[in-house]
Amino acid sequence: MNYSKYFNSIFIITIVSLLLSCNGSDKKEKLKGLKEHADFPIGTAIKIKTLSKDEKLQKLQISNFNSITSASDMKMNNITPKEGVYSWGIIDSIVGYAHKNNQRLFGHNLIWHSSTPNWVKEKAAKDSLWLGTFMKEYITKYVTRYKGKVAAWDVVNEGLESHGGNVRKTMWYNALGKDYIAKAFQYAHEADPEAILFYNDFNIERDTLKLNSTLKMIKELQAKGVPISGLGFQMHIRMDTPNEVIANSLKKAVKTGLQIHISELDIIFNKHDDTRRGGIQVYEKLTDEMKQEQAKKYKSIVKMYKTIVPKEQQYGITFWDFTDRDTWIKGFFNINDWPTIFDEQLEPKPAYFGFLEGLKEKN
Ligand code: 9MR
Repeated sequence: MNYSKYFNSIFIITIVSLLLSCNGSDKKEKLKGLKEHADFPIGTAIKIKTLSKDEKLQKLQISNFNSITSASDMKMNNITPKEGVYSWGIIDSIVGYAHKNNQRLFGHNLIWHSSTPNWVKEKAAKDSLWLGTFMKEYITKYVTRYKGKVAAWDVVNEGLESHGGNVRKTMWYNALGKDYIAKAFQYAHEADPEAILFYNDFNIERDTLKLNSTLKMIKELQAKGVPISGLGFQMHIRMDTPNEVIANSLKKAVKTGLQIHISELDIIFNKHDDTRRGGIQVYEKLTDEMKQEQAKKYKSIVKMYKTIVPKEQQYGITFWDFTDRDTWIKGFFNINDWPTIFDEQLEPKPAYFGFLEGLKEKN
């Protein structure tokens, strides 16, 4: 036997397998999703139908996120589309999906003017007392059914006007008075004392009047002993929403002592007036420069969250849809935009890596 030839080939095999294994762990490192780099939950809202028919989307969802919010299936108009009808099927499947993939299930939402079914509105118009009874029944039945399975709820969503500090004059408010908010929290807490209960709204990161009014309302609720435990900043922002303004709003919010959830994050380039079809197309194309700017903005949001919100108040950051293919923005505002961290082909954008850098960087 030619020993030197033998040892040479052993040597070559060892080097090659070492190289291969390094390459393997590199790949593994690259495949590590966002959640692996965060010490708070990273979530996404998604339509369950979209998720269930798209394997690639599922893989991305599972590898990047450890919290899930249903973008529309858990709202009142889908749960009880007709009087006396409760349809739990889809929710049961979301519960199964979250459990199987080790994800926190975030309940969105219990009371929202925009998802109140017509039959409820019609009945309430004739009998406001009935609405009070229905609200209690609905929240109790729903939260009890998913006790221990849904970790947290947006109990009241968007209870204030889009801009400024006024309460939104919804049918809930008109029929039950401002107290409907306190009652909703009370009923949810009675049904599941362990669930974290949020008030959730938009524009509060940039509209000082609205934020102040929200904080005042929270103070009043807390003073009355209402079981509110979290504040959700939807955080549907624009590239020109100033970072300093967002930072200041977060600083004020943490003083409530509540859990702080960035609950619906996305960042658009174009403009809108907050109304359906109210988009204004300023940018027709997404350039490389715009992609880089968006990456920086995503990074700043994570860094602000990590540095301003104390660890024990970090409930997590949730994206509202995570691909530019599926984003709600285009349909709702009737514009083209690129608000999320994955592109139309489901490839990660610079925004994804900006967010990731923000997670990885030491404060
Ligand atoms: O993105 C959601 C869209 O798929 C639904 O059709 C719509 C109505 O239920 O709600 C959208 O989500 C909204 C969320 O519930 C509250 N904040 C604003 C979100 C975007 O409109």
